[in-house]
Amino acid sequence: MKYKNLIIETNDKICIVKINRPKALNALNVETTVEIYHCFKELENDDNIDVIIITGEGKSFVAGADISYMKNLNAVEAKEFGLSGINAFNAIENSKKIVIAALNGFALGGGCELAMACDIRIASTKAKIGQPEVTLGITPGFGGTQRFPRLVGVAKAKELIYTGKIIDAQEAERIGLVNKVVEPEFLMEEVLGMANKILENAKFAVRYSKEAIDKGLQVDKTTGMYIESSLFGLCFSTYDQKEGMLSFLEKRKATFKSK
Ligand code: CO8
Repeated sequence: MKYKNLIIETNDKICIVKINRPKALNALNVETTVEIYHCFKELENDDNIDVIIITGEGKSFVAGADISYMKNLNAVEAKEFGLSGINAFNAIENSKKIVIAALNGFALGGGCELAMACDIRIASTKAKIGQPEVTLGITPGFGGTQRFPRLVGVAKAKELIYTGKIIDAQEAERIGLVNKVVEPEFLMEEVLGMANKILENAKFAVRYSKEAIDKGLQVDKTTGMYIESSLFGLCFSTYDQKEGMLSFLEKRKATFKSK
């Protein structure tokens, strides 16, 4: 499928999805949220891709939902727009592929929410992150009130959402919002390095780990443990479990076959 506001690059198991509206600092209008949804649905069925990287074209990751597009929406349209973003970001969060956000610049409002839907966030020292919605007279609307407290804790999420304060990459790392901060020129190298490190491992073990973490976070701990043990058990139906354990005992590097 061809996309107007996304640039897609694929390279041996890795797909880079670039939000491409640099004149508006990659702000998300409904066209873009719908494209993100379709893109992730398409990638979900692409067996050649195991890791997806999301980043932004130019100096911004995503500077939020598009304020010019939003300002005159009526309540029904605003709800629909909100849902289009929620659907897109749920498609990312629920993807069986591992998704890494490369925060190359502003990740504000909907941009921060997009980053939080990803599995891992790596930021350049130029990234500026926050949920400034209350300064515009609205609440976060693409999942921020739900993902932010789950990621950094209720107290910090409330502070940052109530004040609308924008933080730098170092502070984001300190509160656990981003995994790592690197100089801008090393951002993609770092992200690709992490992607390749993940790809070295047994594909289904990584996938089931994601499933166990994410599904487990939505239920009580006992049910989460059941989910984990079921997925742990499922690993034993794979070639890679046998190869992984045999290679350890034979003191050699495993050759995984992603099956
Ligand atoms: N929407 C639309 N256009 C934008 C946005 C945006 N979010 N951000 C930047 N732009 C545009 C600017 O209007 C400007 O356009 P133009 O050149 O035509 O004037 C261009 O991008 C460049 O921006 P600036 O000149 O402002 O660049 P600066 O480097 O001076 O400033 C900032 C960069 C600090 C990022 C500044 O642009 C800014 O504050 N942007 C808005 C950030 C923001 O408030 N984001 C949150 C938006 S609300 C949101 O995300 C809600 C999500 C849930 C929606 C649910 C729907 C129901």
